[in-house]
Amino acid sequence: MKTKIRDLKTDSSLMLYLDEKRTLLEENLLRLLGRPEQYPRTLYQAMHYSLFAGGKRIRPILAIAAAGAVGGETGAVIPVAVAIEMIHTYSLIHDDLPAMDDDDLRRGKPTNHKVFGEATAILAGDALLTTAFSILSDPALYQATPPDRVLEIIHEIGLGSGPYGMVGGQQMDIESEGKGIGLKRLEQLHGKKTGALIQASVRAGGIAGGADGAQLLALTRYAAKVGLAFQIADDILDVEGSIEVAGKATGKDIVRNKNTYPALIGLDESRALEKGLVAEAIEALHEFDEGADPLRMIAGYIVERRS
Ligand code: GRG
Repeated sequence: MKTKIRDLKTDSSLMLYLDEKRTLLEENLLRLLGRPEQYPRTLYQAMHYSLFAGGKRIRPILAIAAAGAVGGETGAVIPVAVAIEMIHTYSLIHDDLPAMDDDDLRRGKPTNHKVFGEATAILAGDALLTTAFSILSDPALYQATPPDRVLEIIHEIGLGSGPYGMVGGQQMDIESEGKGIGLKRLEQLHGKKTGALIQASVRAGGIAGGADGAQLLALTRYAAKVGLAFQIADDILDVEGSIEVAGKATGKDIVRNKNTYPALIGLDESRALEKGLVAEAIEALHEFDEGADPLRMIAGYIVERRS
């Protein structure tokens, strides 16, 4: 396949950006996880295992990029980025449990309950979720963020990850398995299960960065498009991806008769839809200067990723 010079330049600056932010996030994840001697060692190990199992770190990087887009300092968004990755990690640990998706493999490694047992996996997820909120509400982690902004951030992330958002979407997903649902319902389900935490990441990052009302509105529009594109890309990967590249079992959606975009509208239309969403996401940022370039590039990366 031919690669244009312009793409090469964009790709390499995006890869540099992603690498730099991943390193920053991982240093802070490790620091804010605490030390193994501070609480039961097995619990620490189970939390550490899934936090450092090779995730792409898309959500925290989106939060950092959103703060950057509004001219905020990266330091101000660190608690947000760390908390969001902890919440995302808890959701994956619980999603893989026998009572939910019953998966043996995640990111190319045995799932948390396969290594630590079900009880510890449940507790590791619980501990990651609760630690996220103690980090978000720790005054020592904020240098200059006004307290009302911190409260807004906590509220945003609570809404995005709880029954109004991700947990609600997971419940809808479980209830719709094996039943045919229409495109509208699928969009609602994905909007909650996957989109809500992505939207909360972008919005909370923007709030931490000092976004004004108009900027927050534009970031919300961007996040809604990117969130849906992310889920469609995930559905396509389940059809097209290999276990080696995806690091998890693929083809499971079809076996489980899950409601997905390729199942409902076919692969070609799914691809066209995700491309359109990326264009709309980028358009939503038209008022922003080059500080929003990472957000623009991440929109494209989300649908081109291979895992
Ligand atoms: C159990 C409360 C609860 C919620 C689970 C996130 C989720 C809700 C389920 C995961 C199942 C799934 C495949 C969702 C679709 C999109 C998604 C969240 C993919 C995984 O996210 P990535 O690709 O993962 O960002 P990495 O491994 O890169 O961190």
